[in-house]
Amino acid sequence: MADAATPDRPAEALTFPQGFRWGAATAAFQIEGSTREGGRGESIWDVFTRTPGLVIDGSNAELAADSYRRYRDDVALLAGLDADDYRFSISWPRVQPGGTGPANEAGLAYYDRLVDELLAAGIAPVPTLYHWDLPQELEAAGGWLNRDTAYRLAEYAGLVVDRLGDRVQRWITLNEPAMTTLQGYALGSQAPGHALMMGSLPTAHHQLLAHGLAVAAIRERGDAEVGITNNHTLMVPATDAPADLFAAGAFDLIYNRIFADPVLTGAYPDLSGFGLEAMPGLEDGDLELIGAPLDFYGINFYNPTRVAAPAEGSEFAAAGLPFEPVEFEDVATTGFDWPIMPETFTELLVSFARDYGERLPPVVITENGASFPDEVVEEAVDGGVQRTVHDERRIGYLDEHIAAVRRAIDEGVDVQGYYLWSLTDNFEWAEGYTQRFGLVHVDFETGERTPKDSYAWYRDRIGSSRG
Ligand code: IFM
Repeated sequence: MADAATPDRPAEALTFPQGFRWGAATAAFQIEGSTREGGRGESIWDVFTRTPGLVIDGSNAELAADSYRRYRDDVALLAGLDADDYRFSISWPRVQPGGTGPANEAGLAYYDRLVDELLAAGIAPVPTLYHWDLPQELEAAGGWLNRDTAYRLAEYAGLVVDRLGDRVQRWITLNEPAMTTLQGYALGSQAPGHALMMGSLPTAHHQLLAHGLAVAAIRERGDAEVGITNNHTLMVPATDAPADLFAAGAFDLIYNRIFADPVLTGAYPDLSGFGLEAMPGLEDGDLELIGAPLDFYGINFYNPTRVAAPAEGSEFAAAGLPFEPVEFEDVATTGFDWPIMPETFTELLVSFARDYGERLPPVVITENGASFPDEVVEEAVDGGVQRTVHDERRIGYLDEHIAAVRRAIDEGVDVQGYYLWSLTDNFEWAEGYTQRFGLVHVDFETGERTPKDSYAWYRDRIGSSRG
């Protein structure tokens, strides 16, 4: 593992192929705030955050990073990085407050302004159409358990593309459908908070169908590039024992392959090990839509997962699941206690190129980053006082993970871009404001922004990568 770079010891120059795109990523609910402005409707996350005990610090996203009002500041920060792309998400309930019907003009107008501001700064907008903020009215009608939600998403996608498609060249349909299924519907640890375990599986299919229908809606409207963002983790068996190897394979299926295979190969993996003959909810014609060719495949990667056969009496065993994630031993971790193992990032990317071969379009890393407990310090500089954050550990994580991407490229994986999560600190879902991922510190009382050392480091990394 490479030594971590620090501000005093800049990262070694590491050039990337010409045309490689650098950027940063955010999501509407996590940064925008102003949840009652401009006719925005309610999403499942507004309801979740209001429910006592579900968000760890009892917070909500009414201010978040205040980006609805400060989007110009965010664009200026991106310009200061010399970023090529900005991956942000469009809030469905701003555009269609109840998830159906005509577009809300004030909602679209906000994204118009953001897109124009980005283009004026020379930054390409890369919107994600759906990053978890399902309109609550659709949840009341069954949410992602209801097949109709997929058709509603495609209709909403059409409204957005009709408005922004003259200026947006690259779209992402969905963000991390696996998390919606596993955390939102299987475990209930995220919105909408259902604990259905295997009963959550139809939500995976309905989201992927929504992806396929949205791809078709985008293609009907022009020649923009389109892709999906899936989050993937490398499964590491706890031991070589057959039971652990089987467990790692089973978790790989549920977490990675159910979401990657149909998109990349037009077929679901064999689910007979889970007692299923077919994916619940699958209908004729769905796989053609879901497997339609993409211009790029977005991968979010944060850490690997160590997997064992479920311990007797564990909640996994009780739920009848054939796997259980367990901790790595003696590995440094992020603020979230996620293991820092950059070599597994290379391994994951290489495994995708190997397993999917020519079916894998160019890869874009649509998220990668780390949370740490940052602290703002005030320092005397040139007779004045400067606020800053010395986040060496984040720099170390980023340095090693960007180098891991470079190694994957050397090993033949066609990776064409890297978007860092995240531009600013933000609302980290059920963890509230306890996990800071930003290059820029945000005071969650006032919205004030303070670039961290990692901001200058990433700017330099982008510059030196261009050779
Ligand atoms: O903040 C999230 C993001 O919304 C989706 N991917 C993982 C990030 C960090 O947990």
